[in-house]
Amino acid sequence: MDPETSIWDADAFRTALKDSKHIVAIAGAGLSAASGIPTYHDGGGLWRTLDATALASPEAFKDNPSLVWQFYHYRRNKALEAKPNPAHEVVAKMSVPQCLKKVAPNAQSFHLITQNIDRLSVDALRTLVQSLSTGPTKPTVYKDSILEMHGRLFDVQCTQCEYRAEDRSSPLTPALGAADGDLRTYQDAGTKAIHIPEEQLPRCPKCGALARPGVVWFGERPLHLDEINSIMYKADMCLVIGTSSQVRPASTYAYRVRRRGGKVALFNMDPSEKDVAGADFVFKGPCEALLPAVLP
Ligand code: BV8
Ligand code: ZN
Repeated sequence: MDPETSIWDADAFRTALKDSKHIVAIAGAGLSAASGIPTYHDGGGLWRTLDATALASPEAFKDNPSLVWQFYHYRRNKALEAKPNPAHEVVAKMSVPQCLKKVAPNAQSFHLITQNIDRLSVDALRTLVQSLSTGPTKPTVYKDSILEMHGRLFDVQCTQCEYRAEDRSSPLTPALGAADGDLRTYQDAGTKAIHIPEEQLPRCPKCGALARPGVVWFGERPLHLDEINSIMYKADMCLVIGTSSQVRPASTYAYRVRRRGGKVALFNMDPSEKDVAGADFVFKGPCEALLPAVLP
């Protein structure tokens, strides 16, 4: 596939979509970039000059829960300020059959498998359903159509018992609020790393043990893998939106669809050659502009 000739394949993509039955979208941080959420590789993916992915591990949390919680406190605040962008809104429509069938009349299922933990796709779908509801009558939504495979930033999970719940309050503890300091941008966020004693970090309301962010760290099992595997056996169209496709197993899904004869459409600001080679349709640019243009 010559990357230059396939940069703008809207008509061919729309024609292929018309024949698609089981559609899946794989999303990454680029989907939320326009909502002000830093991607992992913008500015070198650094937070306090630390590699974001190095902080997203059980080992980092065990070694320094104070630093890791300050990292997630900062990201929670970023996400609390964020609103869904037009790319989230286009993807949300695909979860609603009456909307999806306008572009994919033969569609039987849609799933968004998102690596993002910011919940913006869930918020966008909730807003869409409200806007399409007339009184008590709500539009049909494909069941379990959004799978947040790397967890949820606003979930607080116990390190000991089975407690897990969404908590959008901030700061979660006074000590985390005091750590805010002069947070300005992702790179120079509070360069003064302060130490918060463990007892002043979020605790489980049920058993009192240390709590952790309800996200999947490196080395941990992603969520919904069984559902995702069965989705992969049926999908015949895979949209890959705003992801560097470097993290497994998310990075393997488009290849699995294509290997079975399905089609892949890539929406990325700066697609890698490998991803372009693995796609049937390539849309290079900001997904918040491309998706509304290609799927009005
Ligand atoms: C697992 C939640 C096994 C937390 C995240 C060696 C040692 C240990 C592990 C491994 C190893 N080798 C491989 C592994 C597996 C590992 C892995 O893949 N590591 C990589 C780094 C090599 N994976 C795991 O550990 C996973 N678990 O494998 O468990 C297992 C399996 C089964 C059963 C039992 C056990 C778990 C990985 C989950 C980690 N948690 N997030 C948190 O966020 O804090 S990962 C996190 O980083 C994200 O969720 C995402 O997955 C990844 C970042 O990638 P992207 O989202 O793509 O973001 P990025 O910034 O990289 O790229 C943005 C893209 O958007 C770019 O392409 C850019 O061009 C584009 N873009 C930007 N703006 C726009 C845009 N595009 C369009 N429009 C725009 N406006
Ligand atoms: Zn507990």
